[in-house]
Amino acid sequence: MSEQTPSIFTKIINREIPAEILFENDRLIAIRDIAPQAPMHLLVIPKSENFQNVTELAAGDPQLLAEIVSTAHNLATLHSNGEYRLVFNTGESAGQTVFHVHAHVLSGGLQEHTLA
Ligand code: DGP
Repeated sequence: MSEQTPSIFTKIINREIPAEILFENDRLIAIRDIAPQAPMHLLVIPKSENFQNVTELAAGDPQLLAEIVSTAHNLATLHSNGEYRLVFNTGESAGQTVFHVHAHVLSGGLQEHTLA
C-alpha cells in the first residue's frame, strides 16, 4: 500500500500537490478530502511523518492528538454546524490507505449514515 516517504500528505504540505487548505500552523494542516463522504469532509494531518496511525500518535505526542481534536471542533464550527464525526482509520483492513496519521472530520447530513 501507500507507505511511501514522502507521503501524499507531505507532498500537499510541501505544495508539491494542490489541495484546498482550510487551516495550517507549524504542527498540522487541514484540507478538504478529495473524495468527500459527507457535506463537510476534512482531513486534519500532523505535519510530522513520525506517526503512521492514531495509536502511535497517542503514545508519542498526546498533545498533538489533542490539537487535532480541537482543530476538528473549530473547523466544524466554522464550516458546518459544529457537530461532527471524527474517524481515524487504523490499519489496511480498517480502510487506512495513507500511513501518515490523519483524522477524518465529517459533518452535515450524517444521520442516515451508519458508522462505516
Ligand atoms: P484513509 O483511507 O483513512 O487512509 O484516508 C485517506 C484519505 O485521503 C481518503 O479519504 C482520500 C484522501 N486523499 C487521498 N489522496 C488525496 C489527495 O491527493 N488530496 C486530498 N485532498 N485528499 C486525498
